[in-house]
Amino acid sequence: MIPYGEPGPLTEMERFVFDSVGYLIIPDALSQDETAAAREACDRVHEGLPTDQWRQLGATFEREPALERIVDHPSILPKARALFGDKFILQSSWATVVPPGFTGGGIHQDGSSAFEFRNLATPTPLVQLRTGFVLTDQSAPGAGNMVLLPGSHNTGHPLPSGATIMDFPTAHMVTASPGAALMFHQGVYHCGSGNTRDYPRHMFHTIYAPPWLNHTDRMTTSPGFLERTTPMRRALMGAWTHDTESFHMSPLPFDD
Ligand SMILES: O=C(O)CCC(=O)C(=O)O
Repeated sequence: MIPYGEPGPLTEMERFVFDSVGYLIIPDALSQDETAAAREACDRVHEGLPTDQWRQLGATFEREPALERIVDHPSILPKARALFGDKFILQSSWATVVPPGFTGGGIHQDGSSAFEFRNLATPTPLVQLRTGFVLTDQSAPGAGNMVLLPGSHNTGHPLPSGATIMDFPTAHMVTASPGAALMFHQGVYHCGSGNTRDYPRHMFHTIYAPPWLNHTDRMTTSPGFLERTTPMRRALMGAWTHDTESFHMSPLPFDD
């Protein structure tokens, strides 16, 4: 059972599967050229930093055009629109590197440790629509693959104490080729797994959310970026001012 989807608008089947499983895997969300350019961009943003550390860097789209193109990529944007409507923002983005020798991350839901989204209601509502774009080969285990617990966004039960992700009979280690996208609900328990390859694993994560959620990858969006980018990307940054629009964000400028 693999919840595959296709790039572009959210089909009725994808909506049902996303709601019940909590994620979709979308092969070929990026073209080969887009993937190669994004991979090179990720190499650049991590260049000069320690090579033996797991690390995620925020707001890298401001300085890397290949990553900027991904923040409103047509493979995912229409799906986000179907789930959130016409008013949502790019709440954060992360260029995440997993070094060779990394043994795996801890199982978690995403959101805010200051106020866990699961405290809002059970099932936990969709607050962050997260998409990890696969930039290095993860077509077999051992490549820093993401592992998810399908449907776990629907439970209010705490995790069994001491359990690691592969203790769960339902654990799904995602295998995917470069260019694939893993689109997931923040409430799905997941983690990154170990990297036994001799090269770093790269993913670029985008996080869409309602306009009232604080950014976590940046305090403010760079004014230079806002000036030069497209109207859609500018609007997605949620860069409106309190005195003008407050939370009454204008709809995103979709073509239709
Ligand atoms: O990219 C990864 O390996 C981990 C990402 C993750 O766990 C997250 O986005 O919360």
